This record gives sequence, structure tokens and C-alpha cells, in this order.
Amino acid sequence: MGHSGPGLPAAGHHDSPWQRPLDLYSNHPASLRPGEFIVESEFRIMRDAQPGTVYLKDYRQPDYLVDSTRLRFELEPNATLVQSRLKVRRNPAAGEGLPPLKLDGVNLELLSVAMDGAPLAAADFTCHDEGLSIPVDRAEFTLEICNRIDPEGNTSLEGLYLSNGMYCTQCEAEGFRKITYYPDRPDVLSKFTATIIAPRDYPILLSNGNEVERGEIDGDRHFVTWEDPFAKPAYLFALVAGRLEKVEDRFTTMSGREVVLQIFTEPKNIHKCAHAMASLKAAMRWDEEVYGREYDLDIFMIVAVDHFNMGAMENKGLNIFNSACVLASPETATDAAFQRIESIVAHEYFHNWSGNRVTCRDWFQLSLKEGFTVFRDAEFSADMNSRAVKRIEDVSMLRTAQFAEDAGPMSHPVRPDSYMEISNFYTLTVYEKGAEVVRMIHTLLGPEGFRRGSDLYFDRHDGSAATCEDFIAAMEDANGVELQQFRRWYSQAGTPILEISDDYDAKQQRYVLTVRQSCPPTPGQPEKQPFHIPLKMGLLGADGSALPLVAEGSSEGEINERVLEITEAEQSFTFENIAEQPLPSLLRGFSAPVKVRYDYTPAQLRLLMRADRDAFNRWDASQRLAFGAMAQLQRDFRAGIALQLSSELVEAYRSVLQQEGLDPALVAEMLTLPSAQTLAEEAETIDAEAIIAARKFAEHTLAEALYDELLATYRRLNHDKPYRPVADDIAERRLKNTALAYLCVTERKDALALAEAQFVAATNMTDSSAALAALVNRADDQCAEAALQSFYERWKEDDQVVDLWLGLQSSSPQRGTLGAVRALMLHPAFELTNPNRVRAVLGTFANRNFTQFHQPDGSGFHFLAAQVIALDKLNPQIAARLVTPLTRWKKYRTGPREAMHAALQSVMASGQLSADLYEVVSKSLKTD
Ligand code: B3K
Ligand code: ZN
Repeated sequence: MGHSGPGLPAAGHHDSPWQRPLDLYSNHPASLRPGEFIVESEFRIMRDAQPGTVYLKDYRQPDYLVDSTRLRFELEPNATLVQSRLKVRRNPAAGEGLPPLKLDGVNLELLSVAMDGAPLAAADFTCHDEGLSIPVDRAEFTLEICNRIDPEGNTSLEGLYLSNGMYCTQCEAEGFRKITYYPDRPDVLSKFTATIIAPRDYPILLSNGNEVERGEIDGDRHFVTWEDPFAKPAYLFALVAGRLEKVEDRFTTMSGREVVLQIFTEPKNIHKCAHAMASLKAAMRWDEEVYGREYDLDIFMIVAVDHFNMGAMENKGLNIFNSACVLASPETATDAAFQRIESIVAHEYFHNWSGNRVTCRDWFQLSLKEGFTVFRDAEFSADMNSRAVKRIEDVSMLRTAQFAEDAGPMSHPVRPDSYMEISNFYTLTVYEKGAEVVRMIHTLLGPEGFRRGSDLYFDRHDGSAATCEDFIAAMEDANGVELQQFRRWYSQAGTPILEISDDYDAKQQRYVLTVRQSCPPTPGQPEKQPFHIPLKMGLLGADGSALPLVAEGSSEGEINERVLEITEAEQSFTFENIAEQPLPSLLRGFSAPVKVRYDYTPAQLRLLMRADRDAFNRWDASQRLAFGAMAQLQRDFRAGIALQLSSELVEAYRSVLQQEGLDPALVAEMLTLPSAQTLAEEAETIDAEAIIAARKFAEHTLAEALYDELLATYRRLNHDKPYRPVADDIAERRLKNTALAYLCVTERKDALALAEAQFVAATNMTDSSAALAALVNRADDQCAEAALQSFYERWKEDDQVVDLWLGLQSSSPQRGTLGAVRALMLHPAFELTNPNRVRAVLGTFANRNFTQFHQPDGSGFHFLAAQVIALDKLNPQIAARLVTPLTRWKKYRTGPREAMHAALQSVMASGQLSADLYEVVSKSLKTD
């Protein structure tokens, strides 16, 4: 029995296009083929030449608002019919007159357009490559559009597409225009209703908000209608249809409302949802406790999909996740995966307030939601796990990858002022540096002040689209402070450098710290104004004790940590009553995203490593010590001098292993040498060969010198505890496996036997994959080969483990040769259309296999270029990301520099590039 409900077809008796079933459309007077519409020549010219640039300074309010959006989908793999009915209204704030209505639309087959029920003829409007322009003669009207799309042919994974037979969407930033014609911009907020019609063998049909109706159609199809009571921009729209199973739980909010929580996956993965569910509940509670934010719908859904361009997406009430960021079981997921899931589930959930309830006015404001939400998820993870270790992980990543981005050709401020393709600006700068900027506000205002500011921000802007400026203004107004200079963090790109010197006057017992700040030029910004920088610091006495700090003229009582506010290009701070020559502990907790230059001696660094009360700075001292030693090794390598590792470093590492009572995860971090990528970022000119030689030598020397201590550590921690992904146990496993990796570097039989034994006995993926990695990274590879094979045989049905298996090989300096990587691409498990596979094989090779990617003949660079060219035809977003390592060519020493440049040029010369790839490559090739 057919069913007729709101917005649903009932056998073709209705005359508005909205309700007309598919077959009637082909006879509709307005159902013309897209080619029959007039094509605006300027758009064609633009597309064939190069993509245009969008500027923040050109922002204008939308001419029209959309009060409600009704959507109706008839799902078919190659011909999905999309009907929309929009209640449109002239935006009174946008000016006089009735300009044409401009709707975005890409790769759509237009079937019909009607205004207030009257079909428009082809001559009544303009249709071009990027959308529609419709003349308007009234201030309010209903617009009905019908178009067709091809989800199966959509490999860009943006818009509506198919992943393993499941329909899903990704609309941020500009994917909704690949679904239907719409004002696809975040400052147009509308109430959405969506009806999904699908064959009955797609039992699960989901969209945002609450389910309001469901029924059968024509015997073999069914429909579900969803209504989202919260107005939202189109980028938060989502649709899912598939053969899925779910796990369900409940959460009672702080005001006592009950919320249903559901996680949907393919049936084979349904046993892997418990951790994501627990993380979700913890995040919901945390946001209530720390920010006073409560969930607002009756249902919250998460869906895991295999083909996804990034980690996850915060669509209102219906988060869509990359499977790798939601599915976990102890047998198949590493500790790192458990922690990643916890933080991404939280991140997407937190967006419900920082992103959805308060959204962004335009995409230049992306950091408004992303920087803030990363800060929120980082604090959540710090509260759930070890705060110091979380901070170390985040800062390592920032220093390695974000600092490199800030110094490269794509460098941009946290709030960019122009872009060609917004997808290229989902960057470490917008996310991670943006989070550091929010953290600095937190440091400057203190937790209570920050909370006052966030409360005001949410109150003021709830239900609307805001700017970074609004965020700072709320922080200022709630606290009666002024952050004028601080705003430069949003507008100036580049990593500031603090050069710090000091002077101690023993007679006066006075200590003076002098700070000079500068910031290197970045594209389009040759000169920078001084930043407002919170510099958290303390002073240590010779025995490591914390010295009391009294600032000149201060009436404060005794404290031993201060936040100095740096605002000038050069500034001095005087401390009185300092009884002995102090050792400064600077930028504690990494209180600002800057580089600190201070001439520490190795002995001073060892004191900081041992005694600083700030755990982050203890680790940072270990890094500085290692940087110094590694820089010396690189110089010696180039000078042809026999390499010798500083005994300071060896002894410092030994003390770390011997010191009692330290958090094992912190010990593991302190024992880990800076990665080749981190060394590359630190270098003035990158000498890949020298970095590889220095790192290898240092690792071997440390492993040999500390063998006994490492072995003792390994034995102490290698116990049979049932697996739990909790901070203390994760910390122990991390140190144990760090020790194992070092032991195996020696290639001693005993060490390899330990790895083999662990590989065989492991009952969790952390220990199993760590043992496999230790084996794979050895020179003699017979045993490694056997281990790899048995691992694959055991796990070949599990996508997440197969990704791990691929990544282990392509990151291996021994086994991940170019030939091996090519072979992995021919493996049946590899798919160029699956971003997780591409990341596991190609991303890992180019970003984490420094040795093989940087082969002196340049073969790695040309290989990457060829893959990028192929990928651009399928998935431009992934192609534009994958090319990143080549964009750093200017920083390399001659030889690799020219080879990387040539590889990049070959990408440019390969034909018509996507806007995504064109932007990255053209900006990188610029020589200014
Ligand atoms: N907001 C999404 C990112 C969308 C990326 C589009 N290219 C995930 C997140 O940051 O939560
Ligand atoms: Zn986000």
C-alpha cells in the first residue's frame, strides 16, 4: 500500500515538481538537459585557465535567506533524484532592490526549476558550470528544483557518494553544491527536512534531527523523513543509507533529558563500537562540567564509513566518521588508535556547540570552530589521560608539521585572507595553531575568565554565524580586558622567534631576562608587528629547586611561576631577591606557539631534564639536548669526520632510564630522538642524507650504550596484564615498546628473539604491531617476511589492521623501498579510491620514510608526483594533500632541491589540474 505524507510522492497526482515522481519529470516543460542552458562565458574561461581567488575583504552578506529547506532523495547508484523546496526571502540587511538569486551547483544535471509553483523555462534563468542565476521579482518566494546526481561515479568523496554500497554525504566545506543547487555558504542558515526514498534492502535511512515519519512506497521501496529543528548551514547536512547495524546506549543530560546514542557500522564491525560509545558519553559529561554545554536533540548518531577524506564530520545529530576513527577492539586497534578515537569522537561532539549552534560566517573564519574545538578536545584528552604526555604529543606535531607549513609556500594566518580552494585550508595552522591561539587566551585570562568568555560567546551568538573577531570580543567583554594586539595572532602568519638572554647581578641579587621577538616573512607578509605572547616561566637553583619569583615593584606573595606578557619587539623583566645565579625554565607547557632561542649548556639541560617541575619542559630539555647532538653529527658527517655521539646525551638518557617514579610515557617520550622530519624543520637547509646518517648513528649508539638498562626496563614492564586502554597501562606499553625498538636496533640475536616472542604471544594490537615493527625495521629480513605474512593472513579481513600492515612496510627504512611501495600498490588490498589506503601506503612513504623517499636519485619525488597526478583525477582533496612533501623543495640543499622542483613541475605540466592541486602546486612553484 502506497503512503502519502508531507513531501512524498503519491503516484503522480500532484502538480508541483516537489511531489512529482521521477518518470513525470522527463516530460516536464522545464526539464532540459544542462547543455541546453546558456553558459556564462566568464565561468568557462575561469575554469579552463585557472581557479579564481576568493578574498576575505570581499565578504558580503547573502542577498537571500532560506527559511526552510525541504529535500527529497530517490536513491539510485547512478541516477539519484534530488528535489528541493526552498522558502526564500530577500535579506533585509543586504541592501535595496532584488538582485538575481545565485545558487551554487557543481556536476548536477538540472531537470526543472519552478518559482511559486510556476515552472521556469530555460530562457528565464542562467545555468553555468558553477550554478544558477535566477532573476527575481518578489521579496519572498518558494523555489522548487529537481536535479539528478551520480553517487556511484563520485570518487571525490564530496557531496553524495557510495562507500562499499552505503550512501553517505560529506558537505563541508562546499560539498552540498554537488547534491543540489543551493546558496552553499555557512552564513545561510535554514531549517532542513529530508525525505529519503530507497529500495527496502537499504533498511537504514538517516539524516539530521529527529525521525518524523516512515512508510512504504510501491511495495519494494520505503522512506523515512527527518526533521532538524535547529537552523543550520548546508555544510552540516548529512544523509546515510545502507545495510547497517547499530549499537545503542543512553545518556541523561544535566537537565535530566534522556538522549539516545547510536553508532552504525557494517555488520562485520559491530563488535568494535564500545570504545567510541564510552568516549562519546565521557565527552558529553565533560562538556557539561567544563563548559556548561548540554546536548540539544533527542538522538545523537555516529556512522562509520570506509571511504572518507578526513577523520570525521560533525553534521548536526548525525556525525559521519572514517571507520578508522571510530572502530576499535583490543585485538585490532593500537593504544594510539584508542586515544585517537577518544579525541575525535569528542572533537565532533564538541562541535555541536563550537561549530553547529554557533557556526562560521564564512570559511575564512574556519579556525573559529576548528581552533576552539581542537583546544576543547585537547583539554578533554588531557583530563582523561596524562596531561603532560598529551601536551608533548601535540607540541611535537605542531613543531614538526605546523612550523614547516608556516615556513613553506602555503603559509597563511590562522584566519587566512584569501584562498583558491577552501579544502586546502583545513590545515595544521587553522586547526593546531588555531588551538594554540585559543590556549593562549585561556592562559592570559585563567580558567574562570576563559569560561566567562566562552559563556558570553555562546550566549551572544547561539543560532547564528560568527567570526573570530566575535570570539575575541566576547573574551574581552566578559573579562573587561583588551586584546587588541593579541588579534595579530589571527592575521599574521609565520612562527615567531623569541631570542632570550639574561643577566644576573649577584651583588644586587637581581636577575634580568631580556626577550627579543621577531617573525620571519611569509608570502604576502614581508614585515610583522610584535605579537602579544604569554611566556610562562620559572627559575631553578643549582640544586634544581624552584626559586621564589618576585617581580620588580610587585606586591604579590611568593610564587615560583609567572606568565610574562611579551608585547614589545624587545622587553626586559627584572626579578628581585634572587639569591643565586638561576637557570630559567622558559615557555613552560609550551605557553605560546613560538621558537625559543636561549643558549643552554648541556649541563643546564640535564638539570632541567631532571628537576624542572614542569613535565613538559623536562621533555623539552631532552629534545634540546638531542637537537644539539644531532646537529653536531650532521656537521661531522658533511665534514667527513668520524661520528661520535655526545656523552652528555648518552648519560642523560641513562639517567632518565634510571630515575625512579617518572611517568613511563614521559620516559618513553624523553628517550625518543627527534624524528627526521623534526630535524628537517629545525635545519636552516635540509640535508636529508646527513639527517639520516646522524639519526641512524645516534640510535645505534644509544641502543648499544644503554642495552642493559633498556633490557631491564623491557623485562620489568613485559608482564601479562589483561589489556585495558587506560592511561597508566598505555604508558607502560609505550615505554616497553620504545625499549624493544631500541634493543632491536642493535640486531643482537637476543633482542630479536624478544621481539619474535612478543609477536607470537601478544594478545593486543599495540604489542603485536610494535613487535612486528621492530622486526620489520631490521636488516636481515627473512624473519620479518615471515612475520609480515602471518600477520596479513590473520588480519586480512580487517581494514584497519590491513592499513597498519601497509603503513608498517612503507614506513620502514629497510623494507619500504620504492620497489616495495610499488608492489604494495599492486596488492589486492590497495585501492587508489580509498583515502585510508592511499594514506597508509603513499602518505606514509612520503612523510614518514625519510630514508627511502629521499633517495639521492630523486626517484621518490618523481614517483610521488606521478601518483599525485593520477589521484587528482579521482580525488582532488587527497591529491592536494599528498603533494605536500614536494612543496618544501626550496629548503633542501642543492641536488634534492632541483629534483623536487622538477617533480613538482611535472605535476603542473601534466594537464588540467583540479583547483585543489593547482593552488598548492602553483603557490609552491612561485619563486619570489
Ligand atoms: N569539520 C570537519 C572537516 C571537514 C573537512 C572538509 N574538507 C572535521 C572536523 O574538523 O571536525
Ligand atoms: Zn573540527
